[in-house]
Amino acid sequence: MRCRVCRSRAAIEVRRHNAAFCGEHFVEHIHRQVQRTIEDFEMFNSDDRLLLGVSGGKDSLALWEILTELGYRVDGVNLELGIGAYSVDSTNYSRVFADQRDLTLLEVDLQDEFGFDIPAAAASSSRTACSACGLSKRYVLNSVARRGGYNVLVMGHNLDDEAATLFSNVASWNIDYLARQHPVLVETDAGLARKVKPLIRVAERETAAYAVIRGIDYEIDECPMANGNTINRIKEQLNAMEQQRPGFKQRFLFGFLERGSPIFNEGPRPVLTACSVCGSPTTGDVCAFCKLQDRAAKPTGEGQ
Ligand code: Q46
Ligand code: ZN
Ligand code: ZN
Repeated sequence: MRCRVCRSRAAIEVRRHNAAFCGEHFVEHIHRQVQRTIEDFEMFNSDDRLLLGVSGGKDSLALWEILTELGYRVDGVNLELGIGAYSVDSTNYSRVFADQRDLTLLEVDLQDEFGFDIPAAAASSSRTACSACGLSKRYVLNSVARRGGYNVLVMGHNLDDEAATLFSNVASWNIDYLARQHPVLVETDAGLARKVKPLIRVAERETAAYAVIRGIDYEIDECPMANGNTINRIKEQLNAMEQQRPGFKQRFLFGFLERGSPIFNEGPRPVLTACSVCGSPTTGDVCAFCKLQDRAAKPTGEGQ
């Protein structure tokens, strides 16, 4: 296998593009894919203040490197979830990455700031750990962005993440989620920062390869609370399809974004008001995060 650009020995094959690359040209290829995504979806420009959600995993650290290399100034924010050694290690990888490159990493500890962690949230509510975790990340990252004057919140979801989420939403015909499944969610007057996903053209194995080629150390272990995560099971199935039909995931996701998404976006937007407890935007009286915090931050036995 030879590099498509320089004909030297290839380090990675990208079957859906019918191409192979050496390390150097693979890096260039990934940079081009991300820059193209930013431009095609008009995500942001160099005047915007960007805040990236950083987990210590390959996707967010690779994206931080890519955006920095493309010339964007991006600060990171790490949310300490309280999932034992996994969280401690993840935070450390984020810190080391930021220190080595002289980048700004903001840190929020869920337990210190809100009085609960993800295991407590999962134990005290009917939500799965991943549902409580996703809700907490969305809430805290948006709050940090607004407080810090960042107008764009950047997330490291890759092609595999988005294709699997789309599959899940289609399988359950979750119209509300389908309406919101887009790589750019515009900011609202009610207090939601613009949210963008510049990695959606890059597959999971490619962010891993990028991290290895660039010498980025990241958390390799799986989150111990991911057990039974439906999205992970869907990813396995989609990978099996991708094996047989290279490009399947990209066609599925981008076909939806081009032709399906506008249909689901036609309905009226939900009206957002301020949460009566914290003031964050919500569709009800009290936002879902405050409800979760109310249950999870209490000692066991209370508030059940
Ligand atoms: S960290 Fe959180 Fe993931 Fe762990 S609890 Fe689930 S969502 S699996 S990206
Ligand atoms: Zn090459
Ligand atoms: Zn609230």
